[in-house]
Formats: sequence, C-alpha cells, structure tokens
Amino acid sequence: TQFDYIVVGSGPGGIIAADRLSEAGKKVLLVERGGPSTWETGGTYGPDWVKGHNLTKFDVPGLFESMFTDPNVFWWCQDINVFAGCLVGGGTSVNGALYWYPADIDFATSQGWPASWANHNPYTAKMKARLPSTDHPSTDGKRYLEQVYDVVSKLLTGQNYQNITINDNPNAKDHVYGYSAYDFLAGKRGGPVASYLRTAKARKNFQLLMNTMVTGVVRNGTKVTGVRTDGGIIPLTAKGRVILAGGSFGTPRLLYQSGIGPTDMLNLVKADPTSGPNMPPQSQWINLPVGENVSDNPSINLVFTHPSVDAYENWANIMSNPRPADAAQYLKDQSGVFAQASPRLNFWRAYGGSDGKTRYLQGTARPGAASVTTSYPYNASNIFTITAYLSTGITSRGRIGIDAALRPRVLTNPWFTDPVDKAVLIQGLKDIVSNIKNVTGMTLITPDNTTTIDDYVNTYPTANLNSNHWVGPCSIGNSASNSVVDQNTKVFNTDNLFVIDASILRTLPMGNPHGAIMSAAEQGVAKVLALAGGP
Ligand code: 6FA
Ligand code: ABL
Repeated sequence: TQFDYIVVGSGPGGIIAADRLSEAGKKVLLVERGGPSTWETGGTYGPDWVKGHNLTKFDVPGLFESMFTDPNVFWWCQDINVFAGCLVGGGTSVNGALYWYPADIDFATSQGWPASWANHNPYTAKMKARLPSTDHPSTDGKRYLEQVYDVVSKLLTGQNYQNITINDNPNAKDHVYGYSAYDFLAGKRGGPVASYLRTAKARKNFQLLMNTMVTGVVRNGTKVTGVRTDGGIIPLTAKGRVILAGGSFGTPRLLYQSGIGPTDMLNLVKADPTSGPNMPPQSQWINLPVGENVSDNPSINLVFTHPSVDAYENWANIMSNPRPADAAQYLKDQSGVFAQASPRLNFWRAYGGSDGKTRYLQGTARPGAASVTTSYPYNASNIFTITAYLSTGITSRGRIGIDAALRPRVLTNPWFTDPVDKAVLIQGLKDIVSNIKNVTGMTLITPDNTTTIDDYVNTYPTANLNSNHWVGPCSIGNSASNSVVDQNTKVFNTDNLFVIDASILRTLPMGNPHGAIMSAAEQGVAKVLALAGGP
C-alpha cells in the first residue's frame, strides 16, 4: 500500500502530526520502532499489584520513579546512551508528565524563531482542548503527600515568590511557584497516547505499525518516494510526504541515513556495511547542520531533609511492596498517592547575566532523592530534592550525531559551554538556600558544610547535568546555513520531507518541554497541511 503521509516515530510530535493528518482525510501510516506501552496500546508490563486491573507500569503515575530503578528497562532505546523512550508514546509514555502550556517567549523571534511562528496561541489552544493540564490529578480532587510543597512554599515565600496556578499564567515566570501540573487524565497517564492517538486509531485511513525500525528515506534527488524499514520499503503516493518524528536523537540519525547532514556524519553511514549501500549517491547528499544547535537544561540537585517530610521510602517499594492502603485506594478509583508522579512544586525566577542576557531558572521539588552525598547524620525517611534547571535564555550549545556503529550519541555536551550559564545557575542555587535558616527544621544535606555551592557545581559529574530535555538538532529557521527545517518544517533543499518533534525547537522552552513540543506539533502540522503541492 502507498500512503499520503508516513510519520516516523510515535512520540508526542509524531502522534499529533499523524492525528491531524488523518483528521484531514489523508491516508496516514505511523511507524514506531518500539512496542506497546499503556494498556490501551496493548501493553501488559507492570507490577503484580496491578494485575487484573487493565493497568501497566506506564499507566500508573505513581510508578514513575521506578522507571530509573526497575531492572527491566525494555522501554529505553537500547542503542542510545542517555534516557530516551522507545515505545508507543516515546518519552511521554515514560516521563514525569510535568506539563506546561508554553510561554510566548518559547517561540519568540528574539530567540531565533521564524516570524511566522510568533503567535503560538491558536495552536496551544488546540492542544489544551485535546489535553488539559491538571495540578490535582487524583480523581477525588484531593492532593496527597504534600509536605514537600508546604516546606518549599515557605522557603520561596521568604524570597518574595508569588503563589500562582502556573498554567493559568504561562507568561508569568519570574518569582512564581505553584503546584506541579501534569497531563494525566482520570488518574492515569494521559498525554498524546490517551488523546490524539486514540482519535487517530478510530479512523480507517490511519494505521499504526509497531516494532518497525525505519532506516532512512528513499529519495530521488530532492524528492522522497518512501521509507526504508527493517521489513522492506514502504512507498508514498505520487504527491506523498514523509514526516520524521524520531526525537532529538532518532531524527538526526534518520537524516544521516538519508544522505542529509554534515559530511563527517554521512561518511560514517557510507562506511557502514548495511546502511552505506542504501544511501543516495554522494552527488545527491544534502549538506545541512543536522545535529548542531543542541540544548538541554543544565540541572543540579540539592538534597534536603525536613522532619515533616514523608520521603515515601524514596519510592523504593512502589513496584514490589507498595503501601497497602495507597495501592488499594488507587486500584479502587485511581485516587491517592499513585495518581501523581513524584514532583509536588515548581517555581521560576528570571536572572540577568553578566552578558546582559536574561536567563530563567526552573525549580522542581519532590520527595526522595536520586543520590545523597553528605557527612551529616540524616533521617532517610525525611529526604527531598530541589532540582534547579537553567532554561530559556541559555547560550550554551552542543552537538548530537552518531558513532561508527551508527548509534545516536552526544558528540559535544551542551551544558556550560558558555561560562555565563554556569555563573547564573550557581547564583540561582545560592538564592534558593539563602533563607533556609528561616524555615525551621529544613536542612541542606547535599552539598553539606564541607562543600561550597561553587565547588559542588564545579565538581558535579558532567553526565548528571543532563535533564533529558534535548532540543534543537534539526532547528527551524530562515536559512539553511543555521537551520535544518524551514518555517513549514520542511527540510531545506528537499521537496517533501518534514520534521515535527523536539529536534526542531531552536531554543529550550521555559519548562519541561513536552507541552511546547506538542504546541509546536500542532503548529507544524497545520503548516504542512496548508503547504501547496501535497497529497
Ligand atoms: N518532558 C516534560 O515535558 N515533562 C516531564 O516530566 C519530562 N520528563 C522526562 C523524563 O522523566 C525522562 C526520563 C525523559 C527521557 C524525558 C522527559 N521529558 C519530560 C522530555 C519529553 O518526554 C521529551 O522532550 C519528548 O518526549 C520528546 O518528544 P519527541 O516527539 O521529540 O520524541 P520522543 O523521543 O518522545 O519520541 C520519538 C519516538 O520515535 C520514539 O517512540 C522512538 O521509539 C521513535 N523512533 C525513533 N527513531 C525511530 C526509527 N528510526 N524508526 C521508528 N521509530 C523511531
Ligand atoms: C523531567 O522533565 C526530567 O526530564 C526528569 O529527569 C525528571 O525526573 C522528571 N521530569 C520529573 O521531574 C527525574 C527523577 O525524578 C529522578 O529520580 C531521576 O533520577 C531523574 O529524573 C533522571 O534524570
């Protein structure tokens, strides 16, 4: 069969694109390398305590922290050495589901976005209509395990932060805090899978193909005629189009395998015995900066204790030995602690840097900690973490590419390549703890008093700066000299190849990115549908 549109990758970008294209009556194939995730997609993997309830690990929000501790890790892309979800829903099936409606600055021309993208609001409105946020995901409307919220809100109030409902004021990102917001639906993982994918699957002109790896597009010069998979070639109709949505690691590799990108990367593909022979001839290679302009929030964890905090056994027992009352409550009506992921409070503050640029700092507070390094005696049942992320405005950039085995890799780390970013984050951390003595019982244990904040940041393991928020390797822009896709998300110098996923975002959004990615997907697919020449 031939398809009007073949969408590669079922993350938030790919799902939204595929849903809107099929809604417009196009014949659409969505190809995903991984398998099912939540119960409604055919997934079955979960702890014993959810068996018989049509639930998986991916459905239950409160199982989020076990993604990092469960010895069975089939959901991570095995060929990528940072966290990336390889299953239906991509990152949104395994992530913390923190969900922020984008701020205007997330798409601003001042940040390098094409002028035609300046008004994201109609597209964000479409996203909100399909997928509203909630800061009280438990089905009974109550909030649970709120001690961390109470302690951190005292700290921030002392620093003149205002308490707001964050998604009611997306542009207010200076000295504000509020409850963590999510795209959980009915006490379960929601996201694009439980909304957009559901409507797409109900259409006869839509097909989802799982467990199928795409290894490049088939093209004749500038025109793409189909995609190559590990199960053979899938063709397009005469005016058909391909949309790549493999994420910030998957999409660059797909472009390299299609003969599009910098020569050093294309030569690695050419040298590969399997992929090399499938590349277009060198005369048809398209040189674009695929893999450049990458950013990810540099983030640093501060670990605290407070006698009021319930660290929930640091989430260690949630799979095998959950608190019985909480498990029973969740199974009964999807309410209680298990209806929410770990974060409880988020905050933002703006900073001026020594270079005259404004950078934003985001904080996320949660019970528990990924690791504790301290010389203090402490009560492990009282630990909690504030993660400080430097976001919109950061100037550091890195590079994503592939290695000789064609595995997606970070070639240049994107954090702190500009020392001003580091200086601002250090200032932000110092400010967070500046009034800690005024919050009775609150103690900073990592770093402890043998380590200054400066030393803590300067010796922080580089890989731990990773926030899993990779954007930019196929940046959108006005020129093929510094961008990979044009304002219609079309890959420069091609007729019918597009990218709609995190990789087109030029700049990091204010918050955890999947809300901004989905708004960008709504906008991108609308522009693709409006662009003449298609099916
Ligand atoms: N973002 C948020 O907004 N809030 C969060 O709380 C949050 N948490 C996390 C988190 O806890 C973790 C551990 C990770 C890894 C990410 C988090 N993020 C969070 C980031 C967010 O999930 C990502 O930014 C977002 O999912 C990116 O969306 P994309 O559409 O750009 O890409 P994905 O990686 O989600 O999906 C790509 C899909 O393509 C995957 O399903 C993959 O299997 C598939 N694919 C890739 N290459 C392919 C190929 N060659 N053939 C077929 N399929 C392919
Ligand atoms: C995000 O946006 C980040 O990408 C995740 O790293 C983060 O989760 C979630 N949201 C929730 O805030 C953290 C976990 O809470 C830690 O336990 C884990 O060690 C860390 O991700 C790994 O990066």
